[in-house]
Amino acid sequence: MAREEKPRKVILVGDGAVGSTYAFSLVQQGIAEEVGIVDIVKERTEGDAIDLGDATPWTFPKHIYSTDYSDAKDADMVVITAGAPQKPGESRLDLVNKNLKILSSIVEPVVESGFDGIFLVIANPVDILTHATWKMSGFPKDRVIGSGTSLDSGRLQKVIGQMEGVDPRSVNAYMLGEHGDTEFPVWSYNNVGGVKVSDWLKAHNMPESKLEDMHQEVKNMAYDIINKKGATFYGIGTAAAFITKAILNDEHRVLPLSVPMDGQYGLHDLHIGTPAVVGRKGLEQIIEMPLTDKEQELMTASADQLKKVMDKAFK
Ligand code: 6V0
Repeated sequence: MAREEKPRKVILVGDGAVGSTYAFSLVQQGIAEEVGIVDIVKERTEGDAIDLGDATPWTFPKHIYSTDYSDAKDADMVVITAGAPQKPGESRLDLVNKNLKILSSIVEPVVESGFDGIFLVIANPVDILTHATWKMSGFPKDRVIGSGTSLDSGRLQKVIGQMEGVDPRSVNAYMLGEHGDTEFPVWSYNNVGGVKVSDWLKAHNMPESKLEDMHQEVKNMAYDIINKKGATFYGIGTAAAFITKAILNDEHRVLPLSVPMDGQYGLHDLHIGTPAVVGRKGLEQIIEMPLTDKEQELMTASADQLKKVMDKAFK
């Protein structure tokens, strides 16, 4: 049976706050007909499978079950949300050693199962773990993708939309670089209806310093949420489901993802957040945004920071 004819199947690895929210989003939106859940805490996956199944009489028919890595064999996607989350005061990069260890215990058995679909990495630090998944799996570059700055760009859309009084979906805005402290907004592009946010501020007699305020607000939003409620999961769970839908439905959609650099922005040998086109085959195109000199400096600095942590972690 051709891949297109069989039920769309996702194996979710990591059934914590992010993973279970992601699974709920898949159920709510009817994305994928089969969802198998894997976690070291087997009982939790069994409980969640029953609980999520209980939602299907009001949503979409779906097969949700607890499973193991061998089941990845004929999956379209393996989505990795397993890993330690940030504790208050911890950065995403602080998680690298713990989560690389967890990652290797996942990628190996998935590959051994004969899986030949697309890896989507969500666990942090997502850019480094995506790069590591690509290396560990031996998969071609177009079949290993990270969520990158999806959540951050969405947060920026929300903040700009609130300021300008428009739906965040009508805001064209990107955060680029590391999903972490060195990410930055592309103010030379970010716009609503073609009007740059900086021009909108001028037209409304608002200070240009608002741009930096929004940058800081977006950058610190995860810290703020973690301080208040211990974890962030609704935003990323929904964003990850959106990415999954774009891939499974072959949408050729442009999303800000963690993708491999091969000369774009003068960068090599790392994954970092930039707009990219995804569809059923995975990564289809990488888009290199035209940046100002200042933005290019920020991109280079973000990549340098990732490289520094990677060089230490991969030794
Ligand atoms: P959580 O609630 O602690 O869940 C983690 C889950 O992973 C738990 O259920 C664990 O049992 C499971 N797990 C741990 N080790 C293994 C293993 N070896 N094999 C299988 N399962 C395992 O964490 P939460 O769900 O809050 O966060 C998960 C990851 O997502 C963290 O690394 C976060 O930092 C990251 N996030 C990524 C975001 C992004 O934008 N990419 C956003 C938010 C969180």
